[in-house]
Amino acid sequence: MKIALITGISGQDGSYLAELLLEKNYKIYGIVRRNSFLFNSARLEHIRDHLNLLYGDMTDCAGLSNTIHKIINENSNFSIFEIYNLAAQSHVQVSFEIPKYTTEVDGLGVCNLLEAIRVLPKYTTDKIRIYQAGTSEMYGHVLETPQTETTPFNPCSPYAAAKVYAYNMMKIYREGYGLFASNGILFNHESPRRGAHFVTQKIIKGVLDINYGKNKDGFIRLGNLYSKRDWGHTKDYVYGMWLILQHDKPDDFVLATGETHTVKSFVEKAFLFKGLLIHWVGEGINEKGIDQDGKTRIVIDPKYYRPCEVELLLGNPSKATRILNWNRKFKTLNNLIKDMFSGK
Ligand code: NAP
Ligand code: F7E
Repeated sequence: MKIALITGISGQDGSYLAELLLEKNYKIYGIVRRNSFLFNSARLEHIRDHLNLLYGDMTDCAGLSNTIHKIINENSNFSIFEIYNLAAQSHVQVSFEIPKYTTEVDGLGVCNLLEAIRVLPKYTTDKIRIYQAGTSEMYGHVLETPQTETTPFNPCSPYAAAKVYAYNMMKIYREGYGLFASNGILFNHESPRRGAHFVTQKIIKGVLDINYGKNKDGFIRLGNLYSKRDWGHTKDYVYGMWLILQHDKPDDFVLATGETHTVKSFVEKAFLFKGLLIHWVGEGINEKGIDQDGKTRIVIDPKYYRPCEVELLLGNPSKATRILNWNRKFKTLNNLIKDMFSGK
């Protein structure tokens, strides 16, 4: 019997991963925080009855340890126990406002998890595999393009610094204690379930609101239009996470599309889906996106600028393609945008 624990199960990735593992007949446990689950359970409503949800928090090492013991005791005949650590304060800009908390959850939280596993008997740890949700943000001010598994990290946010610590801890516990501990280095992935404060979802929802006359200003406020991101679809990326843990040995893998686009280009493509052709006037904070009828649709709000910005992300996923046979179903940015508009 295969069992899985997903931390961050109520998030974008957690919900898609849970669906995938249910299709594969896993028994699934998930960690949720009591208060936020009251308000953040929509992504799981359709599968809620098939999940074993337990209260927990990445900052609570005793709680994590108890959770893992409980799962092992409930499933004494398990063959493989896969742990997907997806829980995080995942918003880069927010991490500048709450740096210590972000570090406690995204960085030390991984130490808590690894320690809870390391102290188990060897015959148990031999059946445990751990996936850590690493990120292309770790490349920060990039030192090489495209970025691969060997590109040095150069983080430029508290979020990224915490994730680099977590990445290194996974390697240390793999090498030092022989744990099956693998890092994904995932580039941006989006979906209809993307959180509302990430730029793609903000643009998609903004375009829909304008289209349905629900936005009284008629425009969307954005920050840096010139950063470039390698955006894929979350369904493809959770499949990649699963493949990473099916590999015969623990290792680190980049999952990316190998294409990069500016925020500005995402804006243009999204508006075009609803028949609005955006052109640009002005510069800097006075730059505006205007549609064919002369209506302002995008204005710059410096509140969304970050103290440090990751300017260019472009991943090379050839290791995952070659070794894991990872392939994407969503091949283009337009496919992704279309699916995000579908809202399903
Ligand atoms: P998300 O939608 O923001 O979900 C984050 C999850 O973490 C939520 O379920 C949240 O639960 C949970 N969480 C936050 N703080 C926690 C804490 N202290 N203890 C326990 N759970 C906590 O993020 P996502 O897009 O699904 O990303 C999943 C993971 O992949 C994250 O680790 C993220 O950093 C990483 N990642 C994401 C991307 C991407 O493009 N999406 C790329 C690379 C890496 P609540 O509902 O309780 O808040
Ligand atoms: O920003 C720019 C912003 O917040 C993308 C997380 O999942 O992916 C995500 O991090 C870009 C940045 O994602 C707005 O400055 C402009 O250059 O959607 P985002 P992110 O920071 O790339 C990585 C891989 C993760 O690991 C993270 O967990 O868009 N931008 N205007 C804006 N961004 C936001 N949020 N809001 C704006 O109004």
